Amino acid sequence: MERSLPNILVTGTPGTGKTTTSEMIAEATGLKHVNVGELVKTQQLHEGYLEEFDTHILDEDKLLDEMEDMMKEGGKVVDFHTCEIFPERWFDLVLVLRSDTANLYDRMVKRGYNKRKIDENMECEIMQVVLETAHESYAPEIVVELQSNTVDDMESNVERVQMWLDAWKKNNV
Ligand code: DAT
Repeated sequence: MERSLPNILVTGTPGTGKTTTSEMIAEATGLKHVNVGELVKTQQLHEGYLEEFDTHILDEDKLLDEMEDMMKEGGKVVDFHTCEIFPERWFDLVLVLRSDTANLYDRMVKRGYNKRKIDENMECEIMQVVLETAHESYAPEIVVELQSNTVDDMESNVERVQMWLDAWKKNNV
């Protein structure tokens, strides 16, 4: 492995706390947060906007090209709701955040999501779509499911990542 720091993927249904958790991880560890949703918008890595689904149509090839060099470098915390589009080799740890449906529902209402988007995301979380996709896309030993219902959950998740990172550094000197 050529990178001197690991890359972590933080994935999960929208609203499970990926961005907040990734920011906290970056703050605690010095790894760099890569918010893929923002990158897609600011770098125009999409083929337009789908009003009906309130989402951008991702240009996967452009996105992967844009990310390749930064992932090679290592030390990134990548935050995205979809996990199967990335090359498996990019990641040393894949965190799948999970939230109880009541929490998730409240967060999405607060965000002003339309009913269709709320229904879709609720179903996604109930059916464990992201967790199953992560298991299909990455080696079982690197996929970790984490509860993200409370601030305490987030803090203990960040602590876990810190411990994991320390161990990774020891094993990769
Ligand atoms: P995501 O990036 O997965 O869409 P987010 O980090 O933007 O999620 O969080 C959405 C909102 O929910 C935000 O206001 C913070 C809150 N939130 C997320 N996870 C939480 C948790 N474990 N405890 C308390 N609030 C949480």
